[in-house]
Amino acid sequence: MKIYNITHGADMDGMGSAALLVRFFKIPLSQVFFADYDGKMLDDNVALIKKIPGRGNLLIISDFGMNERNVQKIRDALHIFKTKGNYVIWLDHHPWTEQEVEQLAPVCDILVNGEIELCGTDLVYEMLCPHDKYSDELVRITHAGDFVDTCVFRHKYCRLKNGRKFTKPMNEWKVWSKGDRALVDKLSHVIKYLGGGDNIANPKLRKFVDVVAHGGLHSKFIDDVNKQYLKETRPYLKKLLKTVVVKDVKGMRVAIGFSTKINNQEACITMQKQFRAPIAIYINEKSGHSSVRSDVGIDSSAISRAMHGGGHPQASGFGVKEKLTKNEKTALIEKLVTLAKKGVKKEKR
Ligand SMILES: [Mn+2]
Repeated sequence: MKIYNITHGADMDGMGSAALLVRFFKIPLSQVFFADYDGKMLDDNVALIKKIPGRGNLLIISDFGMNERNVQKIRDALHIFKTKGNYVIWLDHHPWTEQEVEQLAPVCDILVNGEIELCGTDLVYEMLCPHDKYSDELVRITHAGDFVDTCVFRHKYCRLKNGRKFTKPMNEWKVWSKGDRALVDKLSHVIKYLGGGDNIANPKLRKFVDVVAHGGLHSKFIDDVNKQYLKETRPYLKKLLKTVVVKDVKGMRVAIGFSTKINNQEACITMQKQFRAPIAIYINEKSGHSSVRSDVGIDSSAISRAMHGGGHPQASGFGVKEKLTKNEKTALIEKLVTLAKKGVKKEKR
C-alpha cells in the first residue's frame, strides 16, 4: 500500500498537513503533491488521481476545498481511483455546500469539511497522527497562521480527543506572541518564494515540507529563504502601495491594489494598515491569484465567491486573468466594489 497526499499548495496549513504525514507515515516526497483551485494544477491533480497504479493505496487530501467548477472533475477521478480498490481520506476545514458534500461523500472513505475552529493541519494531526512535542508546536504555529488576525484573538481553540470535542480557552494555549507572529510571517514568505509555477510536484515546496517534517520549523534553511524573499520583494511592495485605490463600501474603506511577487497575506495586511482600510483586496497581476482580507467582524468572503473563488469570512481568494490591461484593471476595480457593496456583511458578535 502506498500513501499519497494532495495538499493545498498555497499556505502553511497545506504544508503543515503534508509535513505531519511525511513525519509520521514516512510518505516519500515523490508521493506528495500540491493543489490549487483553478487551472492547470487542478487538472494535473485530476490526471494524477486517475493514473495512480495498483490497488489498496490511500490518498489523503488535506486543507483543500471544493468549488462548484471542480466537483465533477474531482468526483470522476476519485471514482476511478476507488473503483480500482483504493481509499480516500479528505480532510478539509473550508465550508462546502450540501450539493458538494453529496457529490463527493460517495467517493471518499472519510470526508471532513466545514470545520470552523480547526485548520487543515489540526484535522490531520488530531484524526490521523500520533502526537509529539515538535508536532504540537508545528500545529500550534500553523493554526495561528491559518487564523491569523481572525479567530486567534476571539475563538477558543478546540481539539478532538478520543473522538470527543472539547474546547480550551485560547490563553491556555498561549497561541500568540510576537515571536509566533514573526515565525508565521516568515513561513508564509518562504512558501510564497518557493511556490508558484503551477507545478503539483514542485521540488522546492517538497524540500520545504521535508525540512518542516523533520524538525526544521526554526532552521537556517527557512531563515535564508526568508531573507532572499524580503530582498527581492521590497520593490514590489513599493509598487503595490503606489497602485492602491481606496473606495467606500457601506461606510468602510476598501483598499484595492495590484502588484506581484508579494505574499498575498502580507500585501493585504500592508494595505489595511497603510490606508486604515478594514477590507483589502490584492490582485497579483502576474499570476492572477488574488486575495481578500477583512477585519474581525466583517465577512468579505462573498466577494471571492462571486468571483468563483472561496474561503473564510475574513480571508478568501479568487483568480483573475493574468496580465490585465489598464482598462481591464479599471473595470475589475468597479466590479469588485459592486460585489463588495452587494455582499460584504458586518457580522453579529
Ligand atoms: Mn487552511
